[in-house]
Amino acid sequence: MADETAKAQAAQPGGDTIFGKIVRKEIPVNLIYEDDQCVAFPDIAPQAPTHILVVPKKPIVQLSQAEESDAALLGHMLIVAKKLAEEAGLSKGYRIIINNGPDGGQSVYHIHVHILGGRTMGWPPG
Ligand code: TR5
Repeated sequence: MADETAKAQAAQPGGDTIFGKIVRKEIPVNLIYEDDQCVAFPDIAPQAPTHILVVPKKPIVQLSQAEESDAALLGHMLIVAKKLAEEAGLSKGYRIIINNGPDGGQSVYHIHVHILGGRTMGWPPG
């Protein structure tokens, strides 16, 4: 089993996460974007030449726990993602991913959007 898949199988929802600490600036990262609703920073273990995470300040655990009232925030995260993809020069395309739950490959239980680009993506994903 790939390392990331094993991590996702072992990860459990609940409590504070590393992304909560990043959002609160308790752990320094190279913030490449911040507004009142979300932050973005490079993934520590990039799976493509460009791999950025967009993380909301609100600690929604995972997409399956999002509520109707989160619709504007989730839409905002996608608009931020497409702007960051443009700024990263991903004119040939990119992939947006939200992993949800153990089988979805989620290892950090604070919802986040992955932006992956800079190479041709395979389909289906592993
Ligand atoms: O597997 P999911 O979809 O939950 O994605 C979690 C992502 O967080 C993975 O791609 C990890 O590589 C990434 N990650 C984990 C940590 C981390 C990070 N990205 C940036 N900075 C990080 N720090 C400081 N610490 C982590 N544990």
